[in-house]
Amino acid sequence: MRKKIVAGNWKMNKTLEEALILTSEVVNMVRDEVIGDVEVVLCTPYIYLPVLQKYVEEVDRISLGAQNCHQKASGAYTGEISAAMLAALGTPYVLIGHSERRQYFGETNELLAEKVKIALANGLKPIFCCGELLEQRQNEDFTAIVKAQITAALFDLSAEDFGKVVIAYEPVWAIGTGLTASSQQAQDMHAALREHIAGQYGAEVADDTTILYGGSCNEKNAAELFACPDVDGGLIGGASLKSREFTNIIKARM
Ligand code: 3PY
Repeated sequence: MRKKIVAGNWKMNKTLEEALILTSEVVNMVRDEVIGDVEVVLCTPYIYLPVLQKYVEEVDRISLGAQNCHQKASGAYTGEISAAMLAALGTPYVLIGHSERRQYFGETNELLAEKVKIALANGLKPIFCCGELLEQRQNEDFTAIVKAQITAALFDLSAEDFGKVVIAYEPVWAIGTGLTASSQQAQDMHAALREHIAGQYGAEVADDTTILYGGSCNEKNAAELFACPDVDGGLIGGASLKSREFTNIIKARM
């Protein structure tokens, strides 16, 4: 049975004080309200991870994630954070290949393959992001483009390692734009990706792979998106910065 996950991607937002308030509000709501078997992940800026750890430990269903890690084990890479450092903090998840990393930091599928491998080697669970640009959706075989991202970054993993990866489909045209894929568009892509995974690893692995939808998912559209049979949860941007709205999205996944 694949996991249902709702992950918040805070991006470069919140001061420490605001981060503490947001986290304690989410922890309290998740503890006091019924969220079923949904796993909640807060992907916060690196510097808050050690501080927030003790807050999330209060509730079983919440854990932390980083938003990136470096592809090398250690060394002279000023300003970077390694997978081993995250693992040593006890951070279970790491986002890899968010479209903003691809767009602003030039991250390629080849580089992301290295990041996924080092994350796994350190016992982290990668949330691998993929998705097409607006021009690609309008003019190209966009499904093939997203499948190719997965092939290039993930398909030389063993089936066992692949089984530890969560996929997040985030159409780039829906990120931070207020545009959301319709539930049919999301379902079509998720089903195509699951079929693609089945072609490489078999139906059982594909069926067990958690595939999240991301891209302007909010409390108004979450229930409809999560009702799609191949949408297992969400990677939530702006709406994860508001505790009430984020918790409502978690509840929509139940
Ligand atoms: C968004 O919803 O804007 C995201 O980028 C989530 O990662």
